[in-house]
Amino acid sequence: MAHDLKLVSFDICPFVERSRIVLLEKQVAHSIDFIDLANKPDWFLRLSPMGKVPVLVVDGRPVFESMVINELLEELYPHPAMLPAEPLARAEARAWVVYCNDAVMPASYRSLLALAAGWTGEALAKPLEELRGALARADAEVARRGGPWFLGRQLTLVDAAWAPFLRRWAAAEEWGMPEQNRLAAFPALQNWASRLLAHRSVAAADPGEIGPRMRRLYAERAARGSG
Ligand SMILES: N[C@@H](CCC(=O)N[C@@H](CS)C(=O)NCC(=O)O)C(=O)O
Repeated sequence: MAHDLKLVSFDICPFVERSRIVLLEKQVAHSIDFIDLANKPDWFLRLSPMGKVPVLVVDGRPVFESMVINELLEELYPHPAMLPAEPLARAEARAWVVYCNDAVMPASYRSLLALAAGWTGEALAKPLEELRGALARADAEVARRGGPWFLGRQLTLVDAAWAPFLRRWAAAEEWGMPEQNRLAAFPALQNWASRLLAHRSVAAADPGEIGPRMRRLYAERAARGSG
């Protein structure tokens, strides 16, 4: 059955990008409604209980949270499959998405904020070190599984969840990032990232000019003290 899908987006949001990747990978027709997060419209606040994007409006019904949206897309559009068939492997997939959400994205956010704002000392070193530890653990996992994608031979929701982080991290390498935090310091992650960022759906979901746009946004946030 055909559904009417509208993705409510902020154009450089990494969480929106996860859902864009899945929609593009599955070649599902959809429209996109961009909003300004600094000035959220009332209609958006009525749809999004936490005031966050993405929201996917499916036949008029709003669904929020990127990974909930992506699992819904997997159920509505099972081809190509983006979760393994076996229950234990599906659980592993979900767990590595949570790892990205809880161990990688918050440390990455704080690191990017510090780098964009030119902070030094503990304010920079602490999030970078936290992220380094999280990436080292993921690097060992990707190496152990042998690629080409995170879980192995199948491109999954895990790849869709990590790709926006990898894109942003690669783009920020020019911002005075120490060598030991660059993707080159994590060979399995680097290999996976270059393959993933070149993959059709992931490349098509690129918001463009992500480095400078992200740097402006983060520097503004740091200046407002809203980190
Ligand atoms: N856990 C959420 C996180 C979404 C999120 O944090 N979105 C940010 C933009 S990238 C947002 O809407 N923030 C609200 C705000 O800035 O007020 C998800 O995975 O969808």
